[in-house]
Amino acid sequence: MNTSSFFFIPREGTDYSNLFKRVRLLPLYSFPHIKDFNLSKIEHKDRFFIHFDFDAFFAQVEQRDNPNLRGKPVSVGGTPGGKGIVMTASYEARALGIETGMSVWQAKKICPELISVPCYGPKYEHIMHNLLRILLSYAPQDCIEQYSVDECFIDVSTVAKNFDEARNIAAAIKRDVRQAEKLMVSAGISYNKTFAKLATKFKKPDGLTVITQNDKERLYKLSVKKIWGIGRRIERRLNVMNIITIGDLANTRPGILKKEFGVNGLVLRRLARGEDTSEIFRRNMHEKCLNHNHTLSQTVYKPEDVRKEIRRMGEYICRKLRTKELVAGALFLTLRYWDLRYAGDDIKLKTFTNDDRDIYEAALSILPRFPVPSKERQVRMFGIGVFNLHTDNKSKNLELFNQKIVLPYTSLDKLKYKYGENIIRVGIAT
Ligand code: DCP
Ligand code: CA
Ligand code: CA
Repeated sequence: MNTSSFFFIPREGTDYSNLFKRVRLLPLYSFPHIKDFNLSKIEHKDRFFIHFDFDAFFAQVEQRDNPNLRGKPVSVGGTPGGKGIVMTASYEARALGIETGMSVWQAKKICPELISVPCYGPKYEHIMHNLLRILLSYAPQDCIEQYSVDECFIDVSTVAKNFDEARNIAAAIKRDVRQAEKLMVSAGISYNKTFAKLATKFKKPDGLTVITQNDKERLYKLSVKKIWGIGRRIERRLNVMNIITIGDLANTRPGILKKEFGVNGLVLRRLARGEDTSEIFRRNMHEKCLNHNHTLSQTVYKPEDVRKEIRRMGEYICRKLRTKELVAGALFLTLRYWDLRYAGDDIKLKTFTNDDRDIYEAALSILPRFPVPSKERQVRMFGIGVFNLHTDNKSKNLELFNQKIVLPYTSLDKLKYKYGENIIRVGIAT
């Protein structure tokens, strides 16, 4: 199998995102595990999770693909002219003070020799896809989870008997990635996902760190913010309660945390104690999914503008569904704010549908779960995806029984294909 993406040229219609679906994006102020956390279990026993995270991902890739960039301070994101935001920086640039989230303009002021290159999403997605393919030769498909653009988990509990064996697997995967992709990826191994993710950060780049049940003392000295899901806000609230380290959090009485954070407080405490019982987020890699992302040329924040964008995205995705004669059972919505933060979540649809109005309504109902867009927190990118797809069995007559108006969508779609998106739209009260 040739997994190299060295000379990867994306072709129109090559939709890699259809494989390895549903990247779970970390909502800004919530806990990634809460959905599948089992409060009645105490701790994973004899489990081995490996977490992978590419080092300076976009920058490493660009340096790989362009020898002129190697060994130099490079930032990815924005335009060569100096507009836009630094999405990531090469280690050389980091050493000179360049950080993710800075404007390219600001970064160039700090470091005039900085080379800013544009980001190219499909290339990075393809690399991640190849890593997931490599993982498939080490564990079954349902033991693998893509977590973000450059992170994934693999549960090797069925193939490794102890931490040494898990470590060997991680080292072999790292070797494969280096060989196939000429890229460095850091790995963390532990008996639960939270600690595996934390382990990855211990040594970067090209690290491989193991955290076992015996390492708790070492972990307990670290700041609470190292725990997956604890952002600046929660850290501040914990600090006010005099909870500074992971150990402090682990040893705080549950009642105190519950009072402050509700059930999330209990989850947090359990995570700190190494009692994260969440499992690999299982999703059939070949499950169908359609998605569409759009980065705006101008950020928005007013409720009506946000709604307008969501509606536009929804219409687009519904059109895709109808062309393929599919209906969707679930939907996810992602926003990216101008500080490059993401928020994302999903919802089960009331019925299988490809109706613009249903999708719009469902997407709007997710919105309140996200940080509210405001003048200070404007939205830069919208993404909508649908999954749990089935063939549309043309149950239009049933729809009539439900007193629902069936719109001549297919004819409308044909007009749109011919004359453009804005030629005609279905009236929805916004
Ligand atoms: N990224 C982004 N927006 C952010 C943060 C990152 O678009 N707010 C992109 C650029 C990164 C990639 O996602 O290359 C992965 O993000 P990481 O946070 O893992 O950062 P890096 O991989 O760049 O660096 P590290 O070596 O610290 O993991
Ligand atoms: Ca990374
Ligand atoms: Ca990452």
